[in-house]
Amino acid sequence: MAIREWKTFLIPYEQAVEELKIKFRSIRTEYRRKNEYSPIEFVTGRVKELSSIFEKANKFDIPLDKIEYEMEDISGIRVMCQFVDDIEKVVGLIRQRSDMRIMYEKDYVTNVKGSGYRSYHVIVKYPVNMADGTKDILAEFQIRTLAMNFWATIEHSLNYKYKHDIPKEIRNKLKVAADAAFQLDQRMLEIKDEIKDAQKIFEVKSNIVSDIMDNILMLSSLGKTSESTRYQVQLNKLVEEGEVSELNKLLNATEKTLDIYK
Ligand code: 0O2
Ligand code: 0O2
Repeated sequence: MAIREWKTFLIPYEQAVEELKIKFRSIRTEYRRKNEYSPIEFVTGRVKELSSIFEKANKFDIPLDKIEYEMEDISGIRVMCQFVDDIEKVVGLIRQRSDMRIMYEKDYVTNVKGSGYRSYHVIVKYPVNMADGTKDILAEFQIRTLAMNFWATIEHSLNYKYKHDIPKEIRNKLKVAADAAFQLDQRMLEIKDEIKDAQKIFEVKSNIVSDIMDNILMLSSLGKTSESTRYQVQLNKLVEEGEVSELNKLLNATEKTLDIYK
């Protein structure tokens, strides 16, 4: 196949990555809108470079005409989580979807790879609607914590630098770092409830503050300058240290004033 044809071959894979990024980022948005904790922290995605596709095909003796059936990570989606136990929730989200079918799963969270690599992989079949019909492609989800991602990103770039032949001494250090990342995930899990509570309070407060700001702006645009200035001063006082109840009181006050003038 000429390079141009290979680029055409990649079109559905590119489309799949774009669609899947949007779909999984939307899940995060949905949780946040509902003021609920999201097991998804952020999502990235990429289409494998042609050079990497050829390199991998060569390494695993995959004939070029079998790549689409045998290479599962041409479309790759990475879902990052804050805590280890979010990973299974994300896997659960994938399992219940009707727009893709799971082919198989690889649990490198429990079965840590020799390198120290940890992540949960889910390989799915995903239909892409193209100009001339539907094409089923394979896509790989890698679900991992922020600590796992930190480690894998560094290790990946070292692999790149040393062309997959990392000196033993550095490999050993990477193993130690992998253990540290594992420990970090364990410790964070132990204080998860505290962290989640703090994040939740932050979310709730910032929503109230934004509602108060809207009301102050509305008063100001109605020409009620003295009221809007007064509320702005009160808000400034509360923004840093105010309790949820105090912010709610202020919100109610701005609403009452607005009701008078609307
Ligand atoms: P926001 O508002 O920054 O969260 P594209 O969809 O094409 O725009 P692309 O090219 O896939 O995005 O970008 P990339 O580099 O893969 O990053 C995808 C998203 O992940 C971006 O957010 C980054 O901000 C976010 N991201 C990358 N690394 C981290 C990280 O370490 N921590 C956090 N919290 N987010 C990270 P968005 O979706 O562009 O929007
Ligand atoms: P990319 O695009 O460079 O990330 P393998 O036997 O590991 O070569 P296999 O059997 O196809 O690959 O599947 P596996 O083991 O599930 O690995 C698939 C992908 O997982 C890899 O893609 C990596 O992204 C990631 N991965 C697996 N092991 C490691 C590891 O030790 N370190 C890091 N950083 N990532 C790993 P590719 O092919 O490397 O492509």
